[in-house]
Amino acid sequence: MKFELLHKDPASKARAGKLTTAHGEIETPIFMPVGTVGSVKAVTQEQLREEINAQIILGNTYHLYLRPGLEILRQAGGLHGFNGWERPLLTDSGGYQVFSLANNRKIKEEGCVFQSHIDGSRHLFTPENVMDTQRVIGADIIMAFDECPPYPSEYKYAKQSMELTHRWLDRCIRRFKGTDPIYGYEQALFPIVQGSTYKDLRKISAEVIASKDCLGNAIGGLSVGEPEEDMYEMCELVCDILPTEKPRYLMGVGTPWNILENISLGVDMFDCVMPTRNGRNGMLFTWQGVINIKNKKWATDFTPIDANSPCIATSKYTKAYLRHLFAAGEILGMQLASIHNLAFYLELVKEARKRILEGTFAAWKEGMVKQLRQRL
Ligand code: PRF
Repeated sequence: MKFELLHKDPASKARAGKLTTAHGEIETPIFMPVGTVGSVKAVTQEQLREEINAQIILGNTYHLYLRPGLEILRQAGGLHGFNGWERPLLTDSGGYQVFSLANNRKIKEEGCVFQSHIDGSRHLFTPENVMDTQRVIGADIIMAFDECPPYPSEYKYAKQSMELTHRWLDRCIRRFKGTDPIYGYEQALFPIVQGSTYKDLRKISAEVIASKDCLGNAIGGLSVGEPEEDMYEMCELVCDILPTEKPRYLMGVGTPWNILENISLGVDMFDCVMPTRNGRNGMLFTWQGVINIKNKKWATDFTPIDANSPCIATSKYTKAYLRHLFAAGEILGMQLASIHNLAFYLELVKEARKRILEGTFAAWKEGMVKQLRQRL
Protein backbone atom coordinates (compact mmCIF):
# COMPACT_ATOMS: atom_id res chain seq x y z
CA MET A 1 0.00 0.00 0.00
CA LYS A 2 1.26 3.43 -0.90
CA PHE A 3 0.09 6.90 0.20
CA GLU A 4 1.07 10.00 -1.76
CA LEU A 5 0.40 13.44 -0.32
CA LEU A 6 -0.45 15.62 -3.29
CA HIS A 7 -1.22 18.96 -1.67
CA LYS A 8 -1.52 20.66 1.71
CA ASP A 9 -3.98 23.51 2.16
CA PRO A 10 -2.08 26.69 3.09
CA ALA A 11 -4.83 28.08 5.37
CA SER A 12 -5.75 24.90 7.31
CA LYS A 13 -4.27 21.46 7.98
CA ALA A 14 -6.33 19.83 5.21
CA ARG A 15 -4.54 17.52 2.79
CA ALA A 16 -5.30 15.88 -0.55
CA GLY A 17 -3.69 12.55 -1.32
CA LYS A 18 -3.88 9.25 -3.12
CA LEU A 19 -3.87 5.86 -1.48
CA THR A 20 -2.99 2.88 -3.67
CA THR A 21 -4.11 -0.61 -2.64
CA ALA A 22 -4.09 -3.98 -4.40
CA HIS A 23 -7.73 -3.38 -5.39
CA GLY A 24 -7.28 0.14 -6.72
CA GLU A 25 -6.75 3.76 -5.84
CA ILE A 26 -8.53 5.92 -3.27
CA GLU A 27 -8.50 9.69 -3.62
CA THR A 28 -8.34 11.34 -0.20
CA PRO A 29 -10.04 12.87 1.69
CA ILE A 30 -12.56 10.06 1.27
CA PHE A 31 -15.80 8.85 2.84
CA MET A 32 -16.25 5.06 3.07
CA PRO A 33 -19.83 3.70 3.04
CA VAL A 34 -20.45 1.11 5.75
CA GLY A 35 -21.34 -2.41 4.61
CA THR A 36 -21.57 -4.09 7.99
CA VAL A 37 -22.41 -7.64 6.93
CA GLY A 38 -20.83 -7.29 3.50
CA SER A 39 -23.64 -5.21 2.02
CA VAL A 40 -24.29 -1.48 2.22
CA LYS A 41 -27.86 -1.54 3.50
CA ALA A 42 -30.50 -1.01 0.77
CA VAL A 43 -27.91 -0.17 -1.92
CA THR A 44 -26.67 -2.38 -4.77
CA GLN A 45 -23.05 -2.53 -5.85
CA GLU A 46 -23.99 -1.13 -9.25
CA GLN A 47 -25.40 1.91 -7.46
CA LEU A 48 -22.30 2.16 -5.25
CA ARG A 49 -20.07 2.15 -8.32
CA GLU A 50 -22.07 4.16 -10.81
CA GLU A 51 -24.37 6.47 -8.84
CA ILE A 52 -22.42 7.01 -5.65
CA ASN A 53 -18.83 6.63 -6.90
CA ALA A 54 -17.77 4.78 -3.75
CA GLN A 55 -14.04 4.07 -3.90
CA ILE A 56 -13.81 1.83 -0.82
CA ILE A 57 -16.42 0.25 1.48
CA LEU A 58 -16.27 -1.14 5.01
CA GLY A 59 -17.11 -4.51 6.51
CA ASN A 60 -17.29 -5.53 10.17
CA THR A 61 -15.27 -8.42 11.54
CA TYR A 62 -17.79 -8.97 14.36
CA HIS A 63 -20.73 -9.50 12.02
CA LEU A 64 -18.90 -11.43 9.29
CA TYR A 65 -17.28 -13.77 11.81
CA LEU A 66 -20.71 -14.59 13.29
CA ARG A 67 -22.41 -14.80 9.89
CA PRO A 68 -21.67 -16.20 7.30
CA GLY A 69 -18.63 -17.34 9.31
CA LEU A 70 -15.01 -17.94 8.38
CA GLU A 71 -15.44 -21.27 6.61
CA ILE A 72 -17.75 -19.82 3.96
CA LEU A 73 -15.66 -16.67 3.59
CA ARG A 74 -12.50 -18.69 3.07
CA GLN A 75 -14.15 -20.91 0.46
CA ALA A 76 -15.43 -17.80 -1.35
CA GLY A 77 -11.93 -16.35 -1.56
CA GLY A 78 -12.54 -13.73 1.13
CA LEU A 79 -15.11 -10.93 1.19
CA HIS A 80 -14.10 -9.67 -2.27
CA GLY A 81 -14.84 -13.10 -3.69
CA PHE A 82 -18.01 -13.49 -1.63
CA ASN A 83 -19.81 -10.24 -2.38
CA GLY A 84 -18.11 -9.50 -5.69
CA TRP A 85 -16.93 -5.98 -4.78
CA GLU A 86 -13.76 -5.48 -6.80
CA ARG A 87 -12.64 -2.17 -5.31
CA PRO A 88 -10.81 -1.70 -1.99
CA LEU A 89 -12.31 -2.96 1.28
CA LEU A 90 -11.60 -2.12 4.92
CA THR A 91 -12.69 -4.16 7.94
CA ASP A 92 -13.16 -2.85 11.45
CA SER A 93 -11.74 -5.21 14.05
CA GLY A 94 -14.83 -5.89 16.13
CA GLY A 95 -13.35 -3.89 18.99
CA TYR A 96 -16.17 -1.39 18.73
CA GLN A 97 -19.04 -3.69 17.70
CA VAL A 98 -18.44 -6.16 20.54
CA PHE A 99 -18.82 -3.29 23.00
CA SER A 100 -21.88 -1.80 21.34
CA LEU A 101 -23.79 -4.91 20.18
CA ALA A 102 -22.80 -8.12 21.94
CA ASN A 103 -24.40 -9.32 25.16
CA ASN A 104 -22.71 -10.13 28.47
CA ARG A 105 -19.34 -8.93 27.23
CA LYS A 106 -16.40 -9.08 29.58
CA ILE A 107 -13.02 -7.50 28.95
CA LYS A 108 -9.94 -9.33 30.17
CA GLU A 109 -6.25 -9.00 29.47
CA GLU A 110 -6.49 -11.89 27.06
CA GLY A 111 -9.33 -10.37 25.04
CA CYS A 112 -13.08 -9.98 25.18
CA VAL A 113 -15.63 -12.71 25.90
CA PHE A 114 -19.12 -12.02 24.60
CA GLN A 115 -22.40 -13.57 23.56
CA SER A 116 -23.60 -13.23 19.98
CA HIS A 117 -26.50 -10.78 19.48
CA ILE A 118 -27.85 -13.30 16.95
CA ASP A 119 -28.11 -16.59 18.86
CA GLY A 120 -26.52 -16.00 22.27
CA SER A 121 -23.55 -18.29 21.53
CA ARG A 122 -20.34 -17.53 23.45
CA HIS A 123 -17.16 -16.31 21.77
CA LEU A 124 -13.74 -14.92 22.62
CA PHE A 125 -12.05 -12.21 20.56
CA THR A 126 -8.34 -11.77 21.15
CA PRO A 127 -5.88 -9.53 19.31
CA GLU A 128 -4.46 -12.68 17.70
CA ASN A 129 -7.69 -14.29 16.50
CA VAL A 130 -9.04 -10.94 15.28
CA MET A 131 -5.93 -10.62 13.06
CA ASP A 132 -6.45 -14.19 11.80
CA THR A 133 -10.13 -13.48 11.11
CA GLN A 134 -9.28 -10.32 9.16
CA ARG A 135 -6.73 -12.34 7.14
CA VAL A 136 -9.61 -14.68 6.18
CA ILE A 137 -11.97 -11.80 5.33
CA GLY A 138 -9.13 -10.39 3.24
CA ALA A 139 -9.80 -6.63 3.29
CA ASP A 140 -7.08 -4.33 1.93
CA ILE A 141 -7.00 -2.39 5.20
CA ILE A 142 -7.58 -4.12 8.54
CA MET A 143 -7.89 -2.58 11.99
CA ALA A 144 -6.20 -3.33 15.30
CA PHE A 145 -8.30 -4.76 18.15
CA ASP A 146 -9.03 -1.90 20.57
CA GLU A 147 -11.36 -0.92 23.37
CA CYS A 148 -13.46 2.18 22.76
CA PRO A 149 -14.38 3.51 26.22
CA PRO A 150 -17.84 5.06 26.59
CA TYR A 151 -18.36 8.80 27.01
CA PRO A 152 -18.04 10.02 29.65
CA SER A 153 -15.34 7.81 31.18
CA GLU A 154 -13.47 8.56 34.36
CA TYR A 155 -9.81 9.36 33.92
CA LYS A 156 -8.66 6.20 35.66
CA TYR A 157 -10.81 3.96 33.47
CA ALA A 158 -9.83 5.81 30.28
CA LYS A 159 -6.13 5.44 31.14
CA GLN A 160 -6.35 1.71 31.91
CA SER A 161 -8.42 1.14 28.79
CA MET A 162 -5.90 3.01 26.62
CA GLU A 163 -3.02 1.02 28.09
CA LEU A 164 -4.88 -2.22 27.38
CA THR A 165 -5.46 -1.08 23.78
CA HIS A 166 -1.70 -0.42 23.47
CA ARG A 167 -0.81 -3.88 24.82
CA TRP A 168 -3.38 -5.46 22.49
CA LEU A 169 -1.81 -3.49 19.64
CA ASP A 170 1.61 -5.04 20.24
CA ARG A 171 -0.02 -8.47 20.13
CA CYS A 172 -1.90 -7.54 16.92
CA ILE A 173 1.32 -6.40 15.25
CA ARG A 174 3.20 -9.53 16.29
CA ARG A 175 0.46 -11.78 14.90
CA PHE A 176 0.03 -9.68 11.77
CA LYS A 177 3.76 -9.78 10.99
CA GLY A 178 3.90 -13.50 11.76
CA THR A 179 1.18 -14.39 9.22
CA ASP A 180 0.87 -14.03 5.42
CA PRO A 181 -2.07 -12.79 3.40
CA ILE A 182 -4.23 -15.74 2.34
CA TYR A 183 -5.28 -14.50 -1.10
CA GLY A 184 -1.92 -13.29 -2.41
CA TYR A 185 -2.31 -9.50 -2.10
CA GLU A 186 -1.00 -7.18 0.59
CA GLN A 187 -3.10 -6.11 3.58
CA ALA A 188 -2.28 -3.05 5.71
CA LEU A 189 -2.84 -2.93 9.48
CA PHE A 190 -3.94 0.41 10.97
CA PRO A 191 -3.54 0.92 14.75
CA ILE A 192 -6.09 3.03 16.66
CA VAL A 193 -5.50 6.01 18.98
CA GLN A 194 -7.72 6.02 22.09
CA GLY A 195 -7.66 8.11 25.29
CA SER A 196 -11.24 9.36 25.65
CA THR A 197 -11.49 13.16 26.06
CA TYR A 198 -8.29 13.54 28.10
CA LYS A 199 -5.61 15.58 26.37
CA ASP A 200 -2.64 13.97 28.11
CA LEU A 201 -3.95 10.47 27.31
CA ARG A 202 -4.62 11.37 23.68
CA LYS A 203 -1.06 12.73 23.40
CA ILE A 204 0.47 9.57 24.88
CA SER A 205 -1.70 7.34 22.71
CA ALA A 206 -0.89 9.26 19.51
CA GLU A 207 2.84 9.02 20.30
CA VAL A 208 2.61 5.27 20.98
CA ILE A 209 0.60 4.67 17.79
CA ALA A 210 2.96 6.85 15.69
CA SER A 211 5.98 4.91 16.99
CA LYS A 212 4.65 1.64 15.54
CA ASP A 213 5.35 2.89 12.01
CA CYS A 214 2.28 1.24 10.44
CA LEU A 215 1.16 2.15 6.89
CA GLY A 216 -1.74 4.25 8.19
CA ASN A 217 -3.22 5.33 11.53
CA ALA A 218 -6.71 5.62 12.95
CA ILE A 219 -8.37 7.75 15.61
CA GLY A 220 -11.02 5.96 17.65
CA GLY A 221 -13.12 6.77 20.68
CA LEU A 222 -14.60 9.99 19.26
CA SER A 223 -18.16 10.84 18.22
CA VAL A 224 -19.41 8.68 21.08
CA GLY A 225 -21.51 11.41 22.72
CA GLU A 226 -18.94 14.07 23.61
CA PRO A 227 -19.53 17.73 22.61
CA GLU A 228 -18.39 18.49 19.05
CA GLU A 229 -15.77 20.94 20.35
CA ASP A 230 -14.15 18.14 22.39
CA MET A 231 -14.04 15.89 19.33
CA TYR A 232 -12.33 18.62 17.29
CA GLU A 233 -9.88 19.42 20.08
CA MET A 234 -8.87 15.75 20.48
CA CYS A 235 -8.68 15.21 16.74
CA GLU A 236 -6.42 18.23 16.20
CA LEU A 237 -4.10 17.26 19.03
CA VAL A 238 -3.78 13.71 17.67
CA CYS A 239 -3.36 14.75 14.01
CA ASP A 240 -0.52 17.08 15.03
CA ILE A 241 1.36 14.07 16.45
CA LEU A 242 0.57 11.36 13.87
CA PRO A 243 3.06 11.25 10.95
CA THR A 244 2.27 13.60 8.06
CA GLU A 245 3.17 11.09 5.35
CA LYS A 246 0.68 8.41 6.46
CA PRO A 247 -3.11 8.40 5.96
CA ARG A 248 -5.25 9.27 9.00
CA TYR A 249 -8.64 7.62 9.48
CA LEU A 250 -11.22 9.05 11.91
CA MET A 251 -13.53 6.17 12.81
CA GLY A 252 -17.32 6.51 12.84
CA VAL A 253 -17.56 10.24 12.00
CA GLY A 254 -19.99 11.82 11.29
CA THR A 255 -22.27 14.58 10.03
CA PRO A 256 -21.31 16.45 6.82
CA TRP A 257 -20.07 19.41 8.90
CA ASN A 258 -18.07 17.09 11.21
CA ILE A 259 -16.37 15.72 8.11
CA LEU A 260 -15.41 19.16 6.77
CA GLU A 261 -14.13 20.32 10.18
CA ASN A 262 -12.05 17.19 10.64
CA ILE A 263 -10.67 17.39 7.09
CA SER A 264 -9.44 20.86 8.02
CA LEU A 265 -7.62 19.31 11.01
CA GLY A 266 -5.78 16.80 8.81
CA VAL A 267 -8.03 13.71 8.58
CA ASP A 268 -7.98 11.76 5.29
CA MET A 269 -10.54 8.97 5.74
CA PHE A 270 -14.01 8.70 7.30
CA ASP A 271 -16.78 6.14 7.71
CA CYS A 272 -20.18 6.41 9.34
CA VAL A 273 -23.57 4.70 9.30
CA MET A 274 -25.26 8.11 9.41
CA PRO A 275 -26.00 8.57 5.68
CA THR A 276 -27.59 5.12 5.43
CA ARG A 277 -29.13 4.74 8.91
CA ASN A 278 -30.53 8.28 9.07
CA GLY A 279 -31.54 7.98 5.42
CA ARG A 280 -33.69 4.97 6.26
CA ASN A 281 -35.39 7.19 8.85
CA GLY A 282 -36.13 9.93 6.34
CA MET A 283 -33.26 12.31 7.05
CA LEU A 284 -31.68 13.71 3.90
CA PHE A 285 -28.38 15.60 3.77
CA THR A 286 -28.13 18.26 1.06
CA TRP A 287 -25.87 21.18 0.09
CA GLN A 288 -28.54 23.52 1.52
CA GLY A 289 -28.96 21.70 4.83
CA VAL A 290 -30.84 18.82 6.45
CA ILE A 291 -34.30 17.73 5.33
CA ASN A 292 -36.75 15.57 7.28
CA ILE A 293 -38.58 14.19 4.29
CA LYS A 294 -41.46 12.88 6.45
CA ASN A 295 -42.39 16.47 7.25
CA LYS A 296 -45.76 17.67 5.92
CA LYS A 297 -44.11 20.69 4.30
CA TRP A 298 -42.68 18.52 1.50
CA ALA A 299 -46.05 17.02 0.53
CA THR A 300 -46.47 19.32 -2.46
CA ASP A 301 -42.85 20.14 -3.24
CA PHE A 302 -42.54 18.75 -6.76
CA THR A 303 -38.88 19.68 -7.18
CA PRO A 304 -36.07 17.14 -6.97
CA ILE A 305 -33.75 17.08 -3.95
CA ASP A 306 -31.03 18.66 -6.11
CA ALA A 307 -31.70 19.15 -9.84
CA ASN A 308 -27.97 19.62 -10.57
CA SER A 309 -26.77 16.36 -9.04
CA PRO A 310 -25.44 13.55 -11.27
CA CYS A 311 -27.17 11.07 -8.91
CA ILE A 312 -30.51 9.82 -10.28
CA ALA A 313 -32.07 9.34 -6.82
CA THR A 314 -31.24 13.00 -6.12
CA SER A 315 -31.96 14.69 -9.45
CA LYS A 316 -34.99 12.78 -10.74
CA TYR A 317 -37.33 11.85 -7.89
CA THR A 318 -39.20 14.74 -6.26
CA LYS A 319 -39.38 15.53 -2.56
CA ALA A 320 -43.16 15.10 -2.61
CA TYR A 321 -42.81 11.61 -4.10
CA LEU A 322 -40.11 10.62 -1.64
CA ARG A 323 -42.24 11.87 1.25
CA HIS A 324 -45.12 9.81 -0.09
CA LEU A 325 -42.92 6.69 -0.23
CA PHE A 326 -41.97 7.20 3.44
CA ALA A 327 -45.58 7.87 4.45
CA ALA A 328 -46.64 4.65 2.71
CA GLY A 329 -43.78 2.65 4.25
CA GLU A 330 -42.44 1.71 0.82
CA ILE A 331 -38.99 0.08 0.68
CA LEU A 332 -38.09 2.29 -2.27
CA GLY A 333 -38.13 5.35 -0.01
CA MET A 334 -35.35 3.91 2.15
CA GLN A 335 -33.40 2.88 -0.94
CA LEU A 336 -33.58 6.31 -2.58
CA ALA A 337 -32.74 8.14 0.66
CA SER A 338 -29.72 5.88 1.25
CA ILE A 339 -28.43 6.33 -2.30
CA HIS A 340 -28.99 10.07 -2.16
CA ASN A 341 -27.19 10.50 1.18
CA LEU A 342 -24.21 8.38 0.17
CA ALA A 343 -23.93 10.16 -3.19
CA PHE A 344 -24.02 13.47 -1.31
CA TYR A 345 -21.30 12.41 1.16
CA LEU A 346 -19.07 11.32 -1.74
CA GLU A 347 -19.78 14.60 -3.59
CA LEU A 348 -18.92 16.52 -0.42
CA VAL A 349 -15.47 14.95 0.00
CA LYS A 350 -14.83 15.23 -3.74
CA GLU A 351 -15.57 18.97 -3.60
CA ALA A 352 -13.41 19.32 -0.47
CA ARG A 353 -10.54 17.60 -2.31
CA LYS A 354 -10.95 19.87 -5.33
CA ARG A 355 -10.86 22.93 -3.04
CA ILE A 356 -7.74 21.66 -1.26
CA LEU A 357 -5.98 21.14 -4.60
CA GLU A 358 -7.06 24.66 -5.70
CA GLY A 359 -6.05 26.24 -2.39
CA THR A 360 -9.55 27.54 -1.58
CA PHE A 361 -10.59 24.96 1.03
CA ALA A 362 -10.44 26.94 4.30
CA ALA A 363 -12.71 29.84 3.29
CA TRP A 364 -15.12 27.52 1.48
CA LYS A 365 -15.34 25.25 4.54
CA GLU A 366 -16.33 28.11 6.89
CA GLY A 367 -19.39 29.06 4.84
CA MET A 368 -20.27 25.50 3.99
CA VAL A 369 -20.35 24.29 7.62
CA LYS A 370 -23.02 26.90 8.45
CA GLN A 371 -25.06 26.01 5.39
CA LEU A 372 -24.89 22.23 5.86
CA ARG A 373 -26.10 22.49 9.49
CA GLN A 374 -29.31 24.30 8.59
CA ARG A 375 -32.62 22.51 9.13
CA LEU A 376 -34.80 23.01 6.07
N1 PRF B 1 -12.79 1.71 17.53
C1 PRF B 1 -13.09 0.84 16.50
N2 PRF B 1 -14.08 1.09 15.63
C2 PRF B 1 -14.79 2.23 15.79
C3 PRF B 1 -14.53 3.15 16.81
C4 PRF B 1 -13.47 2.89 17.74
O1 PRF B 1 -13.17 3.64 18.68
C5 PRF B 1 -15.48 4.18 16.67
C6 PRF B 1 -15.64 5.37 17.54
N3 PRF B 1 -16.22 6.47 16.89
C7 PRF B 1 -16.27 3.85 15.57
N4 PRF B 1 -15.85 2.68 15.06
N5 PRF B 1 -12.38 -0.28 16.36
